[in-house]
Amino acid sequence: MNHSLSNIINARLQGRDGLYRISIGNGRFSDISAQTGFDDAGEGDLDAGGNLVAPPFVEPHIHLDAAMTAGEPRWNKSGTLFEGIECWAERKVTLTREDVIERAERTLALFADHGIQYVRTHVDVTDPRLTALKAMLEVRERVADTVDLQIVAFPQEGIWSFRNGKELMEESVRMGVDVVGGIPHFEFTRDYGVESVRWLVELAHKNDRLVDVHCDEIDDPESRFLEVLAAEALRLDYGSRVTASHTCAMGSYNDAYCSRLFRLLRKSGLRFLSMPTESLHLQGRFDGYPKRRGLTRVPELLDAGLKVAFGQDSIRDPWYPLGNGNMLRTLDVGLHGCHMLGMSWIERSLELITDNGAAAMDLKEYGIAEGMPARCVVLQGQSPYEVLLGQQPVLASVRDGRVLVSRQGQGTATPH
Ligand code: 17E
Ligand code: FE2
Repeated sequence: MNHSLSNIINARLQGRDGLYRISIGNGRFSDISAQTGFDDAGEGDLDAGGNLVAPPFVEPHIHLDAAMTAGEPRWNKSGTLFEGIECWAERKVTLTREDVIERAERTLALFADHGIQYVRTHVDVTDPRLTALKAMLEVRERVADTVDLQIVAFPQEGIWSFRNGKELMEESVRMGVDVVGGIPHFEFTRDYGVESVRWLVELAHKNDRLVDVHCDEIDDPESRFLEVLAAEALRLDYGSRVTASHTCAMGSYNDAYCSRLFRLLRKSGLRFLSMPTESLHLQGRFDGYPKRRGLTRVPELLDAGLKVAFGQDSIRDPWYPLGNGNMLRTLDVGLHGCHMLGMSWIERSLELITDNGAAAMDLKEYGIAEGMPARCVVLQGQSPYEVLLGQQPVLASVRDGRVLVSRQGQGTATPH
């Protein structure tokens, strides 16, 4: 579907009472006005039917190069991050351009159907041929009408610990990645990890790129690369462009250390991404009972005023066999895993898959406000609580005034 809209009517907006008419002109929101009651739809109107209208969902952390390869050439039997990396290394040598493009686009189509219009993908650049990166740079252009795709140069097997790791990262920057990645907890030594973080932040800074590091994705309480990342971000005044992904080890840090760490985190203004389905599955694997959840301190970070978002991380890949593109599923699991089912968290929960993801991606124009690009989703429910209860697919996804997706509802929303 591709029709251009003039208005979205009978829209409910977060944090505001009543119904709204959202007008669109030249692909942007031109006016948002309160209605006195339900309006009838005219030519060019999309009727939200009293449902919540939100900015598009953001998927800030996914590995599209590995998506849809679960079981190839073998299944991850232990369920650890480390066996996943081994399985992937075996699959990686068979990658072709067509293979990567086909799986990435199939996954993005699934995402689009669920109202995701912004995606940040990691792409493994520990490959002397850089096959996946070359393909993903093509995908970024091919899908631009339906999704903003950011590409991270992700050194899956390390920068210091992989042959020509630095050169491959530098080449990826020259080829046009948006974001510089890292994996300090997987480097051979602690020193390698520290040096790699300092080096990669510098690389990003001097080339005007963002940073998103797989940081402390391990239950080891002594994995403390987050402090190095935060200190570098602070030193360069770069915090709003630097993301710490996973930080699972923070779930194992002692509180005395965390209290010192949080002072630095607040000063640095770093962004945080937690991948709850993935970390619940991959972490805690070396524990007996009690068994750790492997999640970072999401409510504590939010309480400290930091931006935290959830991501899916995997869709049917060597690390995680499930996933369906529905961010409401990820949100549901994350709220459970982080003890965030109190109503005050539920009421603000959509920020974890919208605004905070947009902050991590450093999006300049995002949100439902006059003058912004006319991009939004119509959800099934009148409140975040109802949306979360149903976890139904979006009723519509609108991009620059064009309807990308629309479907009939499940009858959860009752106009009144
Ligand atoms: N690679 C990694 O290091 N960690 C992950 N969670 C995935 C890939 C999915
Ligand atoms: Fe990841």
